[in-house]
Amino acid sequence: MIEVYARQFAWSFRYPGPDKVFGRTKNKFISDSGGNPMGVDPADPAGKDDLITNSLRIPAGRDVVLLLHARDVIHDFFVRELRTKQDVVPGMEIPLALHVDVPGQYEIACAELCGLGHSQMRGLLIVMPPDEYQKWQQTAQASR
Ligand SMILES: [Cu+2]
Repeated sequence: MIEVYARQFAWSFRYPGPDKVFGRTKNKFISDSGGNPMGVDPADPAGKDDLITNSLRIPAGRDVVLLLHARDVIHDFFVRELRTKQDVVPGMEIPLALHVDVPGQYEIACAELCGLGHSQMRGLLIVMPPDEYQKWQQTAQASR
């Protein structure tokens, strides 16, 4: 499971780390400049190993579940090549199953008019061969 956080006008992603548990979040801890766009509570041990990224990496050929969150208004997670489009709604956690066989880079676009910067609200989905994905996770985890 990977969390996806949409906000005006950017995407962020969170991996639970080796403990496989997401740390709890609170609005008061949200800090975009401080690298905590989802407000992970520093007091929760489960959040200590959470990995927060600006692009979404997943392994190719595997079932992946994304948990979609919106921080402010309705956004929409859209990857054209995957024919995947799902609204992202404040106050809801919406699961989205993904399975991508072809490694490569795909644009994540926001497909719900969400404000002045809507057209700039783009993210990157990087689908990696599973062994490369594993290596990336270990490296990213070690340097967080
Ligand atoms: Cu948007």
